[in-house]
Amino acid sequence: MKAACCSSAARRIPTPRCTNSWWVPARQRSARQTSVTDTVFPRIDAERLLASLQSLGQLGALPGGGVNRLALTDADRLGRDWTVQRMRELGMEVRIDAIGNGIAVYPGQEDRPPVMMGSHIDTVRTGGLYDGNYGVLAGLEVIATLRDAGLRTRRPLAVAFFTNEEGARFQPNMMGSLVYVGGLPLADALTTHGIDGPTVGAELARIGYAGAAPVGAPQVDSYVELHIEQGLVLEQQGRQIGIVEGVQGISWTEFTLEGTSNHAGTTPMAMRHDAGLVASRIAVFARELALRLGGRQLATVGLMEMRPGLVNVVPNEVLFTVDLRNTDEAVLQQAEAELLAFAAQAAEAEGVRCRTRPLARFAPVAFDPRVVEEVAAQAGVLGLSTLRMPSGAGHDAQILARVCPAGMIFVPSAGGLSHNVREYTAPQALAQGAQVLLQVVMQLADRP
Ligand code: HGY
Ligand code: MN
Ligand code: MN
Repeated sequence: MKAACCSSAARRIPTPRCTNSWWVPARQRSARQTSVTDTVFPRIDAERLLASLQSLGQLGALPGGGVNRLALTDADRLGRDWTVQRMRELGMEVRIDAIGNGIAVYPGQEDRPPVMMGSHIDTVRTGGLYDGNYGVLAGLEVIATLRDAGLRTRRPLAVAFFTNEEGARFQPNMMGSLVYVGGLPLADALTTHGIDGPTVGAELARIGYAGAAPVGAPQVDSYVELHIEQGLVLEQQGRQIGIVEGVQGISWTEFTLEGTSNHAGTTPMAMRHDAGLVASRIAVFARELALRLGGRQLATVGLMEMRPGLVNVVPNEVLFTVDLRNTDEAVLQQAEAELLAFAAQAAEAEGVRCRTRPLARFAPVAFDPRVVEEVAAQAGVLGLSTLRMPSGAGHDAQILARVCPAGMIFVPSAGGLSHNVREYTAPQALAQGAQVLLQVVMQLADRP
């Protein structure tokens, strides 16, 4: 099928060169096989994309800017409702599955597994407008652009928002995509308690997103996720597009320390069983460990709660978390082992009991070279400067990579800020990323 209409800007874009044998260049295909990419790529509407980001960003908006749409809260429900309505306005068939993933399909010329775009619309408590939302809304912008141009690709296209990608309220993170690919049993996910008590299942039901569709459907041909970088690298190196080659490993552990609460003024230092002191020592060790291991090793203590939490009482209980990440699985395992050994020794020295609970564990993932090279090719077609890089953050793409060729596209984050209300990416960069996404998925969806 040929383009019904194309902007003059689109006509100026040459047919991409593609050297990979799996992704056959459009102009080498037979007449029967040729489709939209034989003509030109239509241009995404940057204004429409920005407006949609602003509209979704109003739901759960924080007073000073930014967004709080923790997974399965009322604000998340509002975001979901808005996104599902937008999907339906685009004529897409929307299915909500049993873990609350929303998947909308734009039919292709042939009834085959879709090429999927997507990300998440839940946020951390102090989130920005772009993390996750950009990938979902850029996917819908791709659909709107094709629809306006009267285009259908050979394979269907799908746009998904996955439940609880952030993992800030319920662990593990990437929960919806993990259930989708069979990496976590649905029953285990549904019975997971959040940091505020209720289970995933109860909250899904409460907000009306315990869907009827079975998880794992539709089967996906390939998956492409567009995301803000959430780091400083692209900005510092002055590059426009990140060609994401993989995602680093993630290890989350919850520690519970139990000591003895006692009077701050009468308990001699040598007689204390201070859970707060042990937690603090472990936190400092984690930082020093990351610095000592060097390379890409990271360590974060992002949550620490002391009880009873009073100025004049030695704390008897501390709950805290450690987030370790590395692109190198062997070094990540070494970091985990050293951390646990130090925690046990520090607790014993203070006469404090130490329990640990794994919250999330993902090995580093390398994306499929066929998708990675298509991202590189389309960024090249557009004349955009690029950098090959790993992702520091976790993404649904690393989970989808278990079942299909997957890859990601990054655009720069101003100041490298993310999980921060001041998260920002310039409109031009948002538009460039979305245009690369459109071209990549058209190429993938239109191959023989
Ligand atoms: O990387 C994270 O912590 C989140 O899943 N994006
Ligand atoms: Mn994200
Ligand atoms: Mn995030």
